[in-house]
Amino acid sequence: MPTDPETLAARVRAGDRRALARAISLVENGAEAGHDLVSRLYPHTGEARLLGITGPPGVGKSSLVGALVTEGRAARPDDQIGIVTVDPSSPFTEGALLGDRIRLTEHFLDRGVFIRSMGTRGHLGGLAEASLQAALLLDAWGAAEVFLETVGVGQSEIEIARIADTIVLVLMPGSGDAVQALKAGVMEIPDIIVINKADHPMARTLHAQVRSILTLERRDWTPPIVETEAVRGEGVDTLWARIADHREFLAQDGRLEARRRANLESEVFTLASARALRRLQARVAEDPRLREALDAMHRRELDPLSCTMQLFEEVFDR
Ligand SMILES: Nc1nc2c(ncn2[C@@H]2O[C@H](COP(=O)(O)OP(=O)(O)OP(=O)(O)O)[C@@H](O)[C@H]2O)c(=O)[nH]1
Ligand SMILES: [Mg+2]
Repeated sequence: MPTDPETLAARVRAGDRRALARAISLVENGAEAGHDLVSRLYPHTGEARLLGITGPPGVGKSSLVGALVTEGRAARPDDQIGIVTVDPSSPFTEGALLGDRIRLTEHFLDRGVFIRSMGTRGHLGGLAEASLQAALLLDAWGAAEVFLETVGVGQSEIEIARIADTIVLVLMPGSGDAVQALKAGVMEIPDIIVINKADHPMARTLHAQVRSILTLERRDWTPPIVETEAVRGEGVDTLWARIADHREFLAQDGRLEARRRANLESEVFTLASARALRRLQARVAEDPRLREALDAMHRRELDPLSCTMQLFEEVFDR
């Protein structure tokens, strides 16, 4: 497989799966060649519909993605689907892959579906950066749909899903933390809420809880709550219909355009902040003068804000 960006970019655009796999590996490892590739392909992106699927561990996100893929492929056989599953808690890509293999097995042989799992290994630029790049590559490859699965209910996981046009939060009975986060306003209200494992006796209670939180929200889009049983494919057609509704909503009054602009700009600020933090940490680790500023703070000779400004000036203003 050639690695020169020009040939690789052409092959990705032509729909070559091996080239795509190679390209994603490059961005995953933070290689300059990966960046080069994405910058060549970026003008050819923007066609894919991006769907973020997020939620606490084990609620059934991957099972749901699998069921949605089945549904999507049946409804529009010509539409290719790209899937990126991101697990910030998994140090090994292989480990992340193993779990998803089990959930998404039936789609591994489908040439119209491309699945990639990412753990925290590698990713010099961070997981958010790698997943954005991977989503862009899938888009350039010709995926009509890109599904981005992220685990967790923290801000950083939502950050990863933020580039999506539509965000689906998956919960199951027992997702107390996520419900609390929604209630406390810590977690942004997603576009659609799924209560998976609806076969569980406590599903109705959860549904009522979530509904009561949503009634406090006033937006021009009221997030629908959908009950599903991902393993049996139950409710998945309804979920597809609600996703389609949201897309229709976005298609009006320039909302999609506005959302994508806001998403991308916020993504750029997030990525820039992450880079700034890494630069600061690296400089402090290698420059004894910067280390000394921190030590002076600990000796109470330099107040924290002065210390901050000193570090900032040394690292960014020179
Ligand atoms: N009873 C029941 N079990 C389900 C349902 N959906 C998924 N599961 C099971 O829940 C477990 C976790 O499913 P996954 O799809 O891997 O969940 P996930 O949210 O992707 O998990 P992580 O990616 O590890 O956070 C598996 O054992 C599934 O078989 C459902 O609707 N009902
Ligand atoms: Mg999963």
